[in-house]
Amino acid sequence: SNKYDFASVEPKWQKYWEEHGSFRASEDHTKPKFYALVEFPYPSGHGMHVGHIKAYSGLEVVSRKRRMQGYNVLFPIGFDAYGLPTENTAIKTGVHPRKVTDDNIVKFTGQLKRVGFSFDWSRVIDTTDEKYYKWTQWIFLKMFEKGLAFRDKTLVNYCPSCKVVLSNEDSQGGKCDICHSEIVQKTKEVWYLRITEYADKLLQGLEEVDYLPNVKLQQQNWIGKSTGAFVNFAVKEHADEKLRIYTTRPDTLYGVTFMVIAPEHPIIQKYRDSIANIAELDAYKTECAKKSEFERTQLVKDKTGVKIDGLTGINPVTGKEIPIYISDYVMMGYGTGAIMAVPAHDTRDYDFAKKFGIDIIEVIKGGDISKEAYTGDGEMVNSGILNGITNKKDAIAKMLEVLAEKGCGEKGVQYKMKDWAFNRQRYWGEPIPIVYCPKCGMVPVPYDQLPLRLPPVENFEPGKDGESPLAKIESFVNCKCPKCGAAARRETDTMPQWAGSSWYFLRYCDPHNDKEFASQEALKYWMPVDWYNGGMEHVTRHMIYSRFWHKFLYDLDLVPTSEPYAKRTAQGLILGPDGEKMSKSRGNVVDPNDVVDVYGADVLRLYVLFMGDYEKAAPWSDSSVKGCKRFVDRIWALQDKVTDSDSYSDALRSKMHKTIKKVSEDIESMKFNTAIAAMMTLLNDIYDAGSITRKEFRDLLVLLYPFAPHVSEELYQLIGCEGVLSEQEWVTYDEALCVDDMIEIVVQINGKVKTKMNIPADAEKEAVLEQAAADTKIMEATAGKTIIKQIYVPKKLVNFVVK
Ligand code: ANZ
Ligand code: ZN
Repeated sequence: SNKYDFASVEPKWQKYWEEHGSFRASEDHTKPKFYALVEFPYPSGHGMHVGHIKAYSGLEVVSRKRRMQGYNVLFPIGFDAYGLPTENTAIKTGVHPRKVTDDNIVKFTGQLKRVGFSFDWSRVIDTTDEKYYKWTQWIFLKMFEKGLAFRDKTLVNYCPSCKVVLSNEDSQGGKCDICHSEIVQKTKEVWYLRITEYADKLLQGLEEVDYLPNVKLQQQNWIGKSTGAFVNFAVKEHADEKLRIYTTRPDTLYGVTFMVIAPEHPIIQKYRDSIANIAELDAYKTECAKKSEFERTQLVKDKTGVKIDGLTGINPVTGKEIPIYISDYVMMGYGTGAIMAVPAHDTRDYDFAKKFGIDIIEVIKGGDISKEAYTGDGEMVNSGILNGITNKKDAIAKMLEVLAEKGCGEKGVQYKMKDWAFNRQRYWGEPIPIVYCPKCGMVPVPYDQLPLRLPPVENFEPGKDGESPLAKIESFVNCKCPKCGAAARRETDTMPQWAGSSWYFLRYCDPHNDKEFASQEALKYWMPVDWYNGGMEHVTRHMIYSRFWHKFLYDLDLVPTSEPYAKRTAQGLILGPDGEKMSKSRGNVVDPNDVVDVYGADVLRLYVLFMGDYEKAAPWSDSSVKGCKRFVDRIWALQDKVTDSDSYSDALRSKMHKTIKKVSEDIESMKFNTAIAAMMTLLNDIYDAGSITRKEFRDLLVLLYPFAPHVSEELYQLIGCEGVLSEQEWVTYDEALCVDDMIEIVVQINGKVKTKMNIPADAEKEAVLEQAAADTKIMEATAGKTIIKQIYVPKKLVNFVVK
């Protein structure tokens, strides 16, 4: 046969699909629906990465299969286009971010289309389009109305290099998520979204969704629910004062020998005039400000701190006076910013007490507190009424009763997650639609005046000291108060990068609606997303944020489901051929365009799914790409082996059905590599048999179609099948033909027959030996003995030599 010319076949079918609207989701709501979502790309100047191709290829296969199974499939794509990389490129090159974004979107679109993804291109979203961000602002104002968007002046994470305030999610590990610089703490008044109000709902909701276990776990840890108690300690020098602490271990109250408060704790400022060593405390606080919260929470053995000379705590159950220290291991942003320290049973407190020579009182038996803190369970001692209790739960309950009686403490819950610092001091983002009026205070821009447009200016460089570039644009800043008409000023911070992606999955349901963010009708039909696939790096950022926005809208009765995503999976990274993460600086990045140029899109698509387990990281291998190319060429050459007769061997027929079953099932569990391997094996068997019937070749093309749609469509026509492949139904299999032929073999021990067993005729040696060893008779006969040799005579016998 002729050589396969992918360079003409692939564009031909892409054109056909586009012209026929083959992948448009229909608004016929009587059909069963399937909503497949992939994380929309950030259109950076680097263009697409092979990682994007792998990320999208998984649900691409599932979507193509679902259409063949009769579903109305929504598989949309768009661009998450606000953010710093574009703005930084714009500053460097002098090209406006609008133009940079538009150019990059054109580039990405071309690349995605070349790979032949079956996206519904009529629903594309661009988060920087004013028709889109109008609704991002609208949702923000709803949050403002409900008190969930607010301003606060506290310590923020600040990136000195990007000159922006970052949320906790954007500064994980103490590093800027954008440029990887070290984060510093800074006191600044900024916008927040009260995501903590949804902490419990975000946690509870995980019980009703089908997420990868690791995705669930990471979210649970990020939310970090902790149950304990708040306890008020009296302060000896100030009769009216109460120093409130948070503890998970109120049962250890008798073991408290000191207290620690965060260096930023306001009680210090309140009594600074009566604190003798205030200068020393101030100096220590200044030192702490240089550390990131991440550094402060690291378990360093060598603790630092300063004793407050002028404030003394009183233990509410023992009445004993205890010293109060400041130390950087206590964080102002968690609990109350103050702790009761129990050195005998808390490692951080133990290290601190050793260093500062403070008493260590054992209250739980079981360890050796002369060596280290004992954090396990045991009998309570030195604890008054708690003495003798051996169960932590009981001891905590008893202590909570005592605290309640004394009126100095109660049960409490804390979350690790903090409110979302929702702001950027940069140009390329959604303007926050709030006006500051000297008379009325903060006033929202009226809904009917949205979108509040980002002014198209020439100069968008960030100001000194982290001031937003919008602040310099008089025509933007100066405005009239929407309420009273007085001269007022606009908010000049913009929204952070994650705003637009917090609700994009809703917009896809009804992307051209200019009356609502999406109609209720469309939302009721399409939501929830049936299957969402994306990267693990988004699990504690975008995934949490978008679930929060969705739940907020659910509480306003604006979306029909309490969770946005019914199912969430994640793909593994593609590493360079050197096994390292692909990066510009290492020079090991593979450009998908180069692969398509040389091998075609089908080979690229097959390869990214064949390279290993979908959810695991795997290195790029050129020889493996060539293997996929060979596979496509051999499929192509199969057209010469098609016979018109219906005669084929029963063995091949059974293999065909087994392959249909395997590919059908493997796609559902994202085992794309084994699905492709099964098709490769079948192809070998067909070549061994010498010919294939038209019907069977057709079925094979259906199986191959989701992975390599171009060559499959072309061959489908070439062998004379009716219509186009993309409009056919998924293939079914006969379960009876998938059953393996069984044969009987004997199992011996030291050459003597012990039992007989049935095995599949084509079973591998390993499997047979395993099955034999697990047989009850064999297990009994080998108990306490060692198998020194295992012999398998194919299809006849297994012999274990034992001693
Ligand atoms: C006394 C105690 C005794 C504690 C003991 C632990 C063990 P999670 O589980 O993370 O909620 N803590 C409270 N607020 C803190 C803050 N702002 N910065 C640093 N540490 C703080 O842990 C809560 C425990 O961490 C609290 O319980 C408190 O120490 C400390 F044997 O109180 B514990
Ligand atoms: Zn940065």
